[in-house]
Amino acid sequence: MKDQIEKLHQKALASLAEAGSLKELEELRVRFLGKKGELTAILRGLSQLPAEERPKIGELANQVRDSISKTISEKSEELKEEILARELEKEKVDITLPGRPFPVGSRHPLNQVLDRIKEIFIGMGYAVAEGPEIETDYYNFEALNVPADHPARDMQDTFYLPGGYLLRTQTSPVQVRTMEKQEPPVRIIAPGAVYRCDADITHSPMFHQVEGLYVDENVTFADLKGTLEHFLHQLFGKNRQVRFRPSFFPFTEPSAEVDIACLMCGGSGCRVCKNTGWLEILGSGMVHPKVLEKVNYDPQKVGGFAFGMGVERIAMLLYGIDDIRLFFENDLRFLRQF
Ligand code: 2NL
Repeated sequence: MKDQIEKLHQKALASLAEAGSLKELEELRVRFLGKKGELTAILRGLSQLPAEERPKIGELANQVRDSISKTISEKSEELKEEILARELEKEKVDITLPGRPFPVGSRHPLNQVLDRIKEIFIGMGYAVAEGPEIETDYYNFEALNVPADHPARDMQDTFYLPGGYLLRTQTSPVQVRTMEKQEPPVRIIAPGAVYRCDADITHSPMFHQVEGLYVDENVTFADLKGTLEHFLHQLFGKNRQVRFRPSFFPFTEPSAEVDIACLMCGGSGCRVCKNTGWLEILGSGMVHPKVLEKVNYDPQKVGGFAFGMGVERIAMLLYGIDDIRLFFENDLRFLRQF
């Protein structure tokens, strides 16, 4: 019996050494130490032994059970460690790798300039107004005192649509609509797309304008000058010279065009300013009494000034861009420069 137990011990240790998984290990435990296991089976024969041998064999059996048990727990720890190490290896992350690059977009240069213009006027208490791009002859021309025979009304200059509609040629209709709805004081800017039959390197059939309007009691030409000078100094820098020049628009009287000292040559004369030293930036004037009457304002009580500027033109001058079409081609090599 002693032999039997020792053989079992050796067999168990050999099998345990081979075990490759926790499941196998558990099967071996059941096989050798379980209630129906091999050691139990041998010990069942203990009663057949002479009484004096029983304690010795019993002691040996206990030692063998303890040894097998101990080997099983050691093996179990070993296997668990191996499993953990394999998991960790599989889930290893190299935290020193650089992050995945992703493309970061940016604002279109026209929107950057437009945002800046809006910001400056919002800072002076102006609200931003918007309106339809498809307009009627009334809002685009009639209400603005543009005479029936004015060249701007020509088919050659304006996109006419069926049903008496047209694509707005300025954002002034937005301001007319605002005045119809609202009593003075009115202090708004109207940014947006406008359309004219014209296409070359400085003209696009669709471009963007910002118009502004301030109507209240006691608004003077000095307010116009102060407001536009402040705006231009904010946009182009405090040291930029600004000059006002008499001009004509059907919707303002008197009218003035506003120039700044050339951004390229500083005033000495170059190709960009056509050797004048000046760049035209804005058109402006005191709102014509006929325009005020059209929206039922009393020109005896209220008056104001209005102005308009082209966003593409300003962006071209600010960034030194010589072809307006670059704004609309969405060539990333161009857009990434802003
Ligand atoms: C320019 C000139 C201008 C206006 C726009 C305007 C609007 C109303 C009444 C009176 Cl509702 N005037 N707008 C006035 C003067 C000039 O734009 O050169 N734009 C690019």
